Amino acid sequence: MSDAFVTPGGATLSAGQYDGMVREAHTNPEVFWLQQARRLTWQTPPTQASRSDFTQDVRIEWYADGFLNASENCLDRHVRTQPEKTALIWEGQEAGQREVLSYRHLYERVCRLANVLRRLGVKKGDCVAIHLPMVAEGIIAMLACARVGAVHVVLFGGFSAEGLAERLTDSAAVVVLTADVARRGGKRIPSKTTMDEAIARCGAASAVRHVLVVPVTGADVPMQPGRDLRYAEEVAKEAADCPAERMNALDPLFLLYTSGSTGRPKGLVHGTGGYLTWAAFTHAVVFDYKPDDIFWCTADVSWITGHTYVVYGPLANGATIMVYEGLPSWPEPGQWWDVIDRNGVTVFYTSPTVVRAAMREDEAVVRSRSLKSLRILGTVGEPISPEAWHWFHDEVGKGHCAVVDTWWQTETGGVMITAAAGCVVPRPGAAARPLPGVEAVLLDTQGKEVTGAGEGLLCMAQSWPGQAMSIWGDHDRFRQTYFTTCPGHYFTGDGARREEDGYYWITGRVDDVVNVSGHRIGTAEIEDAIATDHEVVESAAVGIPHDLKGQGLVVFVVPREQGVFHPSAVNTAVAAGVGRYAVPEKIYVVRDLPKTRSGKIVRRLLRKIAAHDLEGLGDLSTLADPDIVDELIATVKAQE
Ligand code: 6R9
Repeated sequence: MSDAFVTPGGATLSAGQYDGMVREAHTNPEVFWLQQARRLTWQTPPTQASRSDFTQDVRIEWYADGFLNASENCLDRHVRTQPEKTALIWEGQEAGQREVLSYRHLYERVCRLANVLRRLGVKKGDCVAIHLPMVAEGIIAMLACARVGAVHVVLFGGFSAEGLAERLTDSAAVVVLTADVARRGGKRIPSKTTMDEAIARCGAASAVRHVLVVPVTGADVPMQPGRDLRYAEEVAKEAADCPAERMNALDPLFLLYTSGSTGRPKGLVHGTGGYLTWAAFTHAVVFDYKPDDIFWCTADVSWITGHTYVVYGPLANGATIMVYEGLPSWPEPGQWWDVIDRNGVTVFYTSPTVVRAAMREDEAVVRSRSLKSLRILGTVGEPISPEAWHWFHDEVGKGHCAVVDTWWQTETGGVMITAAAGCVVPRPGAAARPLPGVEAVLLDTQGKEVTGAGEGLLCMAQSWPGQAMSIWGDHDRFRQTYFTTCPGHYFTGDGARREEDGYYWITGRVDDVVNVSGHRIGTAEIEDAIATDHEVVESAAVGIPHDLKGQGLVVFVVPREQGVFHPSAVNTAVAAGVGRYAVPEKIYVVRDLPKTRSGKIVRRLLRKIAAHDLEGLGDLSTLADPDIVDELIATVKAQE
């Protein structure tokens, strides 16, 4: 793999230097992490790195006596040294829509919005919800929140009104930024009216005082007098300077909702100092950052990947970021390759789903593009098969780019396990090695550490600066979710295999989370949504292997009355309760679910039956009703 290891022009860090960092971070973490914190500009530099503790109540605290502002780190310090450097290149999905913002321009736009937020009464510590597609204003809004000390909560455009309402209520957001209408290829998404419905659903629980409407398509949308304001009019009233709030390193920078084993989504809290240090450190080290890079992370900003590698990592490092609103294949295949060629993108960070979809297109699509500006390719969100890895390397990288698979999570803030470009030799299909300071361990189900080669639950023995600090408003749930399965360790929810020489292979979630095209979906959320249909007695959602999406979602439903029930009701309930993106692949209407005598659904059986994997179903005699298994197999077969 040496050709996928050495990047054109050579890497900034040598493999030897990188190994030195791994050793230093392991033996002398306090010194190492105080040194790494100097990547940032602090109002008051910290004198202590970590005082985190995974036992008892669990405490995640990095740089506790330091003060800084994240937007100053992403803007002001670059405006001082390189005001005319391009910070952001934006392209819209309609031909010719393009905007180039220098660091000075971006600074001014952020300051104007920050002044609007202050005028609307947003105070340090208040939550502000951002519900925008991939337009520059989404990034501007995040940085404007950071500037005034507000905690941003970016909400996915695919959530239903109910999904939005749940998160607005939980976060108690006081201001919301939404689009008039968002575009997704030929589809139009009614962002403003969905948000109106969400706020109405919150009822008395809503803390929303104002809605700022960003014109994306310019469509006419209903405006509620007093509450709703036009973004363009409001920012035009404000000055292009705005003093940044002084923030403690432990003050929350943002909440981001993600799915877990229980129905209620968790608002993970990321602090300012540790998170930003991790974002800057990992962006520089994993992607071998060079100042003339054009860095394109294709993730939506509503995903943690968008937070860390569209916004905070690259901008903290003074990089030029590419932001593209459109889909890879609309109106025709090859759009993203054209974005790379038009803009000279050097680092392209995307998902295995995108790679798999591109592999299925006519090879002339990728071969007719130059793509010669690229030097590093990355993937995230799900495992990449060796086949897809090689295709990415050979066809997109034309055989001369480093390829980095990156394993990490919303909870980890940034990349944790990877073959850092130019420093670690990749192995196609493997997540590779933990970054400096990442003390990964494998534990068996008894909590005993697996040493050497082996397989187990992937855990972290020590905190790292990017670690989430808590779950918003529920620290005990944070402790229970992540620190009780393997006491004294952070439990990731993933299983992994380790080779003799320390390379990790991720084997997938060991909990009830399904990963559909990199979307993390909790099966309990789906089941809760289906339960709102009174015709349904019970349901179970499980993940099955899917060629294109990695995993697909299928649902087994037990209706109150067989024969009368219409499966489309399930889709309606899921679309309304969660969002259209979570609508299942297949619905099996069944008489009952396989349960133990104590009434626990045996999901392992459902997963195997749904995947047509009927080998080794195991001992069925422990089931309350063993006959149900043959019925389920017949139902699945009938719908093949
Ligand atoms: C960044 C992000 C986290 C879960 C994680 C794991 C899966 C992510 C992966 C990967 C295999 C990779 N995952 N990256 N699995 N190889 N390179 O994806 O965050 O949305 O919180 O999802 O995604 O199962 O636990 P998030």
